[in-house]
Amino acid sequence: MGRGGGRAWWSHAVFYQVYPRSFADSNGDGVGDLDGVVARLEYLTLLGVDAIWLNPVTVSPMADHGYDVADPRDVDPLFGGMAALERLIAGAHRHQIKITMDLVPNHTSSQHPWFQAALAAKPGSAARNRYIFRDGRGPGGSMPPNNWESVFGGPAWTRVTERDGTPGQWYLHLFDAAQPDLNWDNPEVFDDLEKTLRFWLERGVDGFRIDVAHGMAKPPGLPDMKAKGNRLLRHRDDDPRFNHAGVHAIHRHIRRIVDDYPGAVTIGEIWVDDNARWAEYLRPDELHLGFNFRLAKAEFDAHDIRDAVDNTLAAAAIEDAPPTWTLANHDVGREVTRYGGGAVGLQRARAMAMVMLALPGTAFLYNGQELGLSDVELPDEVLQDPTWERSGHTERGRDGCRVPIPWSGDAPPFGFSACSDTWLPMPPEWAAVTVEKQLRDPASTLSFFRRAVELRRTRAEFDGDRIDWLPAPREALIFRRGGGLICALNAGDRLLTLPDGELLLASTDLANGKLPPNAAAWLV
Ligand code: TEU
Repeated sequence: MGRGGGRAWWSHAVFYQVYPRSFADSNGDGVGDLDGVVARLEYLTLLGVDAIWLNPVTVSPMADHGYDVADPRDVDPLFGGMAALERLIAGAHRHQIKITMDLVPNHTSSQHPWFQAALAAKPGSAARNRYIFRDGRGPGGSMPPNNWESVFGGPAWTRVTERDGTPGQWYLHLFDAAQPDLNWDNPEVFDDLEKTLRFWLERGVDGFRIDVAHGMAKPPGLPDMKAKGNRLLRHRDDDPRFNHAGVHAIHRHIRRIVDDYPGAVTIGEIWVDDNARWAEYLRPDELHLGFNFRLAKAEFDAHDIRDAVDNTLAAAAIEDAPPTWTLANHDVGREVTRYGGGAVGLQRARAMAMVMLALPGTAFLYNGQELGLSDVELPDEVLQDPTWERSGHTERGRDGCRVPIPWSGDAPPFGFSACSDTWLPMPPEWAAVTVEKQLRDPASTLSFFRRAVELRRTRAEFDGDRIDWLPAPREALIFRRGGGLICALNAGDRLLTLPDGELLLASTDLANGKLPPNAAAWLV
């Protein structure tokens, strides 16, 4: 297949994830917003990305920064309201950038009118039946209905007070207590999601990232989970809270709606390890794309990385879906830190960006990745992720990778906002890595990303759906993309002799023609 010819745009795109609170603040309240994104579209054009994935901007009390949705068909005033989103859709399209939104079907906010009605209604009522209410166990129903834990820590059940003032039923929330799980056995729930899908698609949105796409359906009887060995913010494949077979009917439903809008894409957040189970979500009548998090979980180790690449490709191949690649997002943290931090962490992150962008399929960049940002160590008193409270202050949560982007100037808030009191504090050291400084410096990480994305988008050597591994020393990886690109990664501590070919790009200067440790090179 030729470049772009006949293939869906999303099958080989570079997506850029905008965490709206942290991207750019247009109104000086210290929180990023949609007009901030509009003002920076030129920047995204310079970076060369094809599409934006916007974390939730719908109406929300922000208990989980937008993943607690109180009105799925309106934009929160904090982000500029509906008019600002319309400006962003139009502006992005003028820049030939697609725009995809986050869709949160597993749960709503506890402030959603449905949940408020459920609280006011009686046990067994239609209003309660939109959520998962159960009587408690034990004397007086004083114990939760089962032993499920919230992903953020603590029990996944909260007890309500009935209208007569007595302790009442419990409701399920796999995440925060302010995020009650919807009852997907109730057809009303899908009917409402259909409205939401059509609402945004009619307004020109190019698709959705589907939150907890492996959630929604719950196993009958809500059997206990194996609580032992459970870790916060992650789960295994045998966990009854997720990946119940009933979820696939929901995805088929979603697909039927989305198919009415040619070109629109669905991208599921699928935390399922087993390749065969993961691939079920990519059947031709389900999701278009699925996040595969293996690369984000791999150590900077040649064996681990190769294993992650092979499994990601194998999983996608089961249903002939495009593979997807992620090194960082607003949940898993920044890869510079994961790879050891400091100068070495950054070198490795640049090298891995080249691996990711050399692979077939779709790549996701997380805002700030192109600047080489690392996670920020924040003081206790500014932490906002519900995980911090719910874990009894044992798990710091995800705020460290959500700090606002440094745009310009020599001191916080670095052009992010007119207000110095940004929603999370920005480290003064970021003076050295602002967009302004990096745009001017041809050796910067930003200039490196721009070049890498440009090569990926313009060179025919990046064609081809397959890769072949070439012989390499144990601590290195070398693969050839169908179109002829060769990508070499040195994850060891000795210089690597590169295969013959013309050097297109290297993540660091070569040493006498050899690739230094913690570096990657592209050759043709
Ligand atoms: O994350 C879902 C989810 O399962 C994550 O908690 C995941 O297990 C963990 O972060 C892996 O490190 C999504 C959103 O991406 C997250 O930001 C929300 O908090 C969550 O859903 C609830 O909506």
